[in-house]
Amino acid sequence: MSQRGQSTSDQTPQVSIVIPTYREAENARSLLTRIAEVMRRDGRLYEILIVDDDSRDGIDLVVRDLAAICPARLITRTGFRDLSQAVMEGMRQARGRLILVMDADLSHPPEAIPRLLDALDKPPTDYVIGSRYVAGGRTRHWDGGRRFNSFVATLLARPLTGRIKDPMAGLFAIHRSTFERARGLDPVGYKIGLELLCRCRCQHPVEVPITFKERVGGQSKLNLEQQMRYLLHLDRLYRSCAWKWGVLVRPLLWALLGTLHMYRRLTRLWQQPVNAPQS
Ligand SMILES: Nc1nc2c(ncn2[C@@H]2O[C@H](COP(=O)(O)OP(=O)(O)OP(=O)(O)O)[C@@H](O)[C@H]2O)c(=O)[nH]1
Ligand SMILES: [Mg+2]
Repeated sequence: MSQRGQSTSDQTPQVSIVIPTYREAENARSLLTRIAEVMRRDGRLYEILIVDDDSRDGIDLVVRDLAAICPARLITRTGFRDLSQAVMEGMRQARGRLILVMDADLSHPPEAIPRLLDALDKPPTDYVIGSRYVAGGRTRHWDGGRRFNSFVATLLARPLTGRIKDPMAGLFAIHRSTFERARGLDPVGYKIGLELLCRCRCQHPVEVPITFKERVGGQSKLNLEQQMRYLLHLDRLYRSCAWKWGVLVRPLLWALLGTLHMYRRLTRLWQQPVNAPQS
């Protein structure tokens, strides 16, 4: 017998929660336990799809241990490791009418899930963001550098996203039907939400405030490489979704990309050990 809210394999869930993971076993136990509690109270039938890029860190044991309280399924991808591709795989396999995507590092509060789903269920809403930047939302424990980074990343995407305050959020919800009508999805890197907003031509996005917490356990996978990929991703989106703005913004993107490229080369040179010739 299934618990309240929990779907069994023969019942079609209303909600699919997609969680990409790479070396997050440490956080997954707590996350899944909290989601199970939240969804038990919420009452909607749900499934969880954990899309792991072959971490081999015991995530399979976590999913197995929690099977009695939490309808989670592990999808293991091998080969090219990529967050966006992992999310897309989970969304493709989702059975729910509503799809919610969230990080595994406990940055996104599972307690906000019902509010996001309620918002998505109110027509004409077609995309819901767990937002750090609307009234009531906030980020905890972010240093100045992280805030600046996020500010610049959001600003660069502004012509693509209009009035949306937090288009980069990793916590979002969308109807499966909206996802399925997307044309030319080709994400790479970390900003799958931005890709969906643009390519699914979402017209009625809504932002629900959340408190975003800095990760406590595990390691960040966000690095310079990912930031460079983000610029390339933006370049691609401007070319296909807003080419007029692209005429103005793309040269700036390329200038930034060049600067980051130089910076990476210089820091590599700097870090190389100096082998002084022996006399
Ligand atoms: N499947 C998969 N998941 C990934 C990959 N990279 C990151 N993730 C997951 O995506 C989510 C977001 O990654 P984070 O490393 O937290 O990135 P971030 O939130 O931008 O940065 P921090 O919170 O500072 O670590 C987490 O659940 C990660 O485990 C990947 O290559 N493949
Ligand atoms: Mg994170």
